[in-house]
Formats: sequence, structure tokens, C-alpha cells
Amino acid sequence: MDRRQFLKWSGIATGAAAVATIGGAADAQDATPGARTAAAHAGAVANAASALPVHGSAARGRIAAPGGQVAVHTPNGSTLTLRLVDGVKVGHLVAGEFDHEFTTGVRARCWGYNGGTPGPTIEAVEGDRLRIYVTNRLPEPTTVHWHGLILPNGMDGVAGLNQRPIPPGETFVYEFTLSRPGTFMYHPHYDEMTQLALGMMGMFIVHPRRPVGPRVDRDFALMTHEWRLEAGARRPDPNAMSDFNVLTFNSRAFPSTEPLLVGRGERVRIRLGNLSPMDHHPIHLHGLFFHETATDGGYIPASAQRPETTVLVPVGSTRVIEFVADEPGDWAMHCHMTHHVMMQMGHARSMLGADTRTLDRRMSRVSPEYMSMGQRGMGGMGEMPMAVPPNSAPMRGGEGPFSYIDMGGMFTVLKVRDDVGSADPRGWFTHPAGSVAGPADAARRRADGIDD
Ligand SMILES: [Cu+2]
Repeated sequence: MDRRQFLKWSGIATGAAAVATIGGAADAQDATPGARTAAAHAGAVANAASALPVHGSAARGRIAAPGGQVAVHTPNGSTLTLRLVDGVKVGHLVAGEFDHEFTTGVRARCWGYNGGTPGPTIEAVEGDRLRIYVTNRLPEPTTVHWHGLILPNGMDGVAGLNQRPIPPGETFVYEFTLSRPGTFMYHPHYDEMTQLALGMMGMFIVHPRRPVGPRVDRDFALMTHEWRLEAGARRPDPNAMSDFNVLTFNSRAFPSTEPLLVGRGERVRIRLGNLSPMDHHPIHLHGLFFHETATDGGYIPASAQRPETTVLVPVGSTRVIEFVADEPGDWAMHCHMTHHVMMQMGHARSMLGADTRTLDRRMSRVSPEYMSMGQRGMGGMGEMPMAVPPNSAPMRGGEGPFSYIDMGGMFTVLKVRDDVGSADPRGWFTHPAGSVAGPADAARRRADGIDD
């Protein structure tokens, strides 16, 4: 959004009539095609978070690998179905286009696998033989590269170098043995700039045959991503090199990110992947410290694991963190780049320190309800009942238990509960009496020698 557009949208309640005047509005009419989803594709997996059960105690304890290793849960996502055929685990990925919702009111035509972005998490065990069919329903060729896996050269998926690209309408087959465990990813290696920008990516988890490190009670997979989605546009902009304005965990922006619900005292693993076009993401977790236990290169020896509260996830990498959730509460988990916890309208509107009275007066002649914003900072702007362009959201977050949460985008909540078995994942933490920061009365300030 350039400055001219920004000024137009600085007007509150300018209404739908103004929509037609902004760039990209021609595409707005079909921004929510709805019916044309990839669900019609063979093997499609519904990936809409609203239709998925929120992770709770029921998901805990499903054993996915020897030694009691629990299954990986992909918040807002799914796991690829693998069928055993003569000792080989067989799966099917369908590359295609579909309508994707980042958060309420923010939709776009995206590309991905089996009707979703990220594609379903592939989960298997070290030593497994895997056969993955890939059907291409995109308008251009594609391939799948199995990022981090060691496999025969002809299975590596780099178009031109390792194989012929998969033409539209055709199905190729990949087959390899999972020679080592770890947290990997998959993505195309054909027209990477376009296909990754539109959402083609997925996590690939290989459990070790013999467990490594202490057993965890919960195992999550989160893929970070960044998108340039012009307000009113129908598709993410594949040409963007900077100014990404929709930041996501598993292709969802807060408040549509599914919270991570865990029990107090449980050991938790979070596997983070990053196939963003350009940016690394420093993911910060409140309320605890963790150890980085693995990368897509392998396990980090215990003696080399540092305690941290923020883990940098570089582009083209995975990072695995583990911790024991000792302190109950609702803990923020987010990218620490301040522009990565904003939505589209947040990046270009601040008029901090400006005297806008003249501007407001002049603007009011053409738009009676015009009001400049951000002169005293941008806090609270997300909750204002402003008109926003189609396919965009207020600049920040969502409703919290005390007030509006002023962060959105790449933001989610780790919910640590004593009663995890019966806890409502959508519910908020009940704070013990006297444990919430609040106003300090005069007597108390005086007693402690606080002048104000
Ligand atoms: Cu970030």
C-alpha cells in the first residue's frame, strides 16, 4: 500500500464505496471464491482450522513410533495419511490451488498440497520405506524436494538437475528409505519464488527408531511463513522481496492460530520450520526457557545445547526446542520482529508526533468522518471499528481476557494448565488472586517511596 492509498484508508468508515478506488480492487470481487476449493481433488484433505478439533488431551498420548514417542501435532494443519502396501508406506500429495483463510476476513488464492498450506505433515519412522505419489494440478510444472533428507540423487527433486519437472496434470512417484531421523521439510524446486510465496511447503518428521533424549509428552510442528498480500488482492504477490505484511504460523495469523495446550510439568517439543521467501524469524517464548535440541542437520549433543528464550529460525532451516512447562498460564509465543506481529494495515499508518489538525480539516471536506491515526502511537488501533479494505484485517491482534491483545500475525499462545485433560483450549487462564499487575494506590506508592 503506497502513501496515497494509505491516506485513503486513514479515513474511518469511508465505506465500501472507497474500495473501488484502490489498486487491486478489480480482483476483490472474486477474493472469496469459496466453492472452487481443492477439495474436489482426489486425495484432498480439508485443512480449514475452523473445521478441525482444537488440540486437547484427546490428541495426547497417540503413539507414533517405538519407545512411546508421541505423534506430532500440526496446529491448524493435518498429517498425511500413509497406507502400508507390501511393507512400503504409501502417500499421495496433490499440488494445487485453493482458497485459503489466513484469519477472519483475510483470504487469498494460495498454492499448496492436498488443499492446504502448509501441506500435510509427513510423519514416519527411521528405516521406513516411503513411496509418495505427487499429482500436479497447478497451471505450471512442479517438483518436490525433500529438504534435509539423505536419499538417492534422483529422488532429490531439483528440476533439471535430478529429474524432469512434473507437467500439469501428471503424477510422478518418489520412493526412498528414511535413513536418519530428524525434523525436515518438503517444497518445490521449480519456480521456487512463485511456488513458495504462494504457500507450497510442509513439514517432514522422521522419528528415531530408538528415542533420543528424554521422552516428550507433546510434540508440535509449526511452519513460519511470510506473505505479501495487498489489501483487496486476490493472490499473495510472488514478486515481493520485502514489506511482507501477513506473517503466519502454519499459514494462519493470530487470532486464528490454534493455541498450544499443554499440561503443567509436561515435557514439550516444538519443531519450527522456515520456508519464508526472505526473512529469518526469532521466535520468542514467554514463561520458560528451552534448549535447542536439533536442526535439520541432526541432533545437537546435550553438552552443546544452550538455554534460550528465543530461537532464530533461518530461512531454509528447522529448529527443534524442548522444555518442561512448569509455570501455568497463558504465555505468548511470537516472532520478535515487531513488524512480524502486525497485519496489513499496521505497517504504514503511524503518524507519530504529527499535528494532523490541518490535514483532518481538509480531508473532512471530502470525507466527513476522516480521522488521522497514530499520532500518539499505534496502541489500541486494532480494536477500532474502522472500515478496512476487502481481504485485510485490523492492524493487529484479537480479544484477550483483560483487553485487546495488541499483537497479531506470527503470534500464538502456549496454554499451560493444571487440568489439561478438561481445559477448554479456547479458554483463558484463571489467575490466582493478587497475581495480576494492576493500579498502585497512593498509600502503597508512598509506603515504598515512589514519587509521581
Ligand atoms: Cu518474523
